[in-house]
Amino acid sequence: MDDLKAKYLAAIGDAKDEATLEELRVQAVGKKGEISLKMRELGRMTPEERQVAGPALNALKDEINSALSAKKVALVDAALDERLKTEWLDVTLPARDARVGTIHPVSQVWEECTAIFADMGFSVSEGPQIEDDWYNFDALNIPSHHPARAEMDTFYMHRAEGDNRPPHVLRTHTSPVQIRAMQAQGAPIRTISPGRVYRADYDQTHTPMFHQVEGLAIDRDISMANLKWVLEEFFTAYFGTPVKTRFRASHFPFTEPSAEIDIQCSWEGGTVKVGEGDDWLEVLGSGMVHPKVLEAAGVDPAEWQGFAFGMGIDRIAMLKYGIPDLRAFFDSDLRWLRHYGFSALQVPTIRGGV
Ligand code: 2U9
Repeated sequence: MDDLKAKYLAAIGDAKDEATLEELRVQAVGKKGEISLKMRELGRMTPEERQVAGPALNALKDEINSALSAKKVALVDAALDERLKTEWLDVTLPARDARVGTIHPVSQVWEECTAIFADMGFSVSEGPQIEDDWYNFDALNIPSHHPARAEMDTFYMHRAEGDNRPPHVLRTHTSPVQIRAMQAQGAPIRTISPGRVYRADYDQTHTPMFHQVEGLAIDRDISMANLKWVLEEFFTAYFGTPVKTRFRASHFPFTEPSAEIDIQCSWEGGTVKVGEGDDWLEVLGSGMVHPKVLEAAGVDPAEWQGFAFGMGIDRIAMLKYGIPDLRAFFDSDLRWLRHYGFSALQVPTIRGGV
């Protein structure tokens, strides 16, 4: 028994893994293990011999079982220690860089325009991008066969076979939003309508979808003088420097009189700088709202009058932030967006004191 004990305790002590331990358990105390066989021999012993051998064998079995359990715990602990040595984690390392998106220049400028006009008391109106042709054209004094309809390169929606009503259109300007605003609110009104517009035109300076902000101010005695002040105030806040404007007589069906508006700029080394120099840059169309347009929107032109203007958001974004190519605005190129985009936490860069 002493030999058995010495043999198994030594083997258990030397075991390198749990499989070896299991083999030793079967060999020693398994059903046909050496100690179990010895226990069977007890039956053939005299009672005196059994009284000595029985407890001794039981004690040996217990001792080997305890040694097996202790060794098993030791092996599991050692395996864990080994894993911990290789699988450690440095919790003091900085977190992996999660790339944050940027605000598109169009959204940034849209916000800047909204903030500046809001400071001057203009509300913001929005409306559908798919428009009734009455709102997009007729209400704006552009009747069915008016050449302006063709000039606007309109996208027409499909009508079902046999449905002869005029098709809906993708709005070619945000003016219909202002017709709807006047219908809903009447006069007096001061509102701007920033939004997407669509024209079937694609080249270096035109994309089939672009963004406009239009403005409307209707009251009893609004004049072109008010328009000039509002626009100079706007450009000064927007470009962060005093900007002179130049009004050139023009023609639009929805305004009378009408003017195209240039802002003062300089050209040096191929770059344009707004608010200095002797050159002029056309950025805006405007005029006094045509009496027929007021009438169509349910506002009495004998009592009310006012100005309207329209400009391209994408275009003034290019001017302020030195973005050379309009088409890149809508390419969704991440490198472009990271370069020209704005931090979501950045406050719009507009000059205060309006
Ligand atoms: C109402 C009545 C009149 C808005 C106007 C323009 C002139 C104009 C262009 C500028 C650059 C469009 O983005 S652009 O291509 N806009 O020239 N827009 S007057 O006139 C209105 C608007 C609403 C009810």
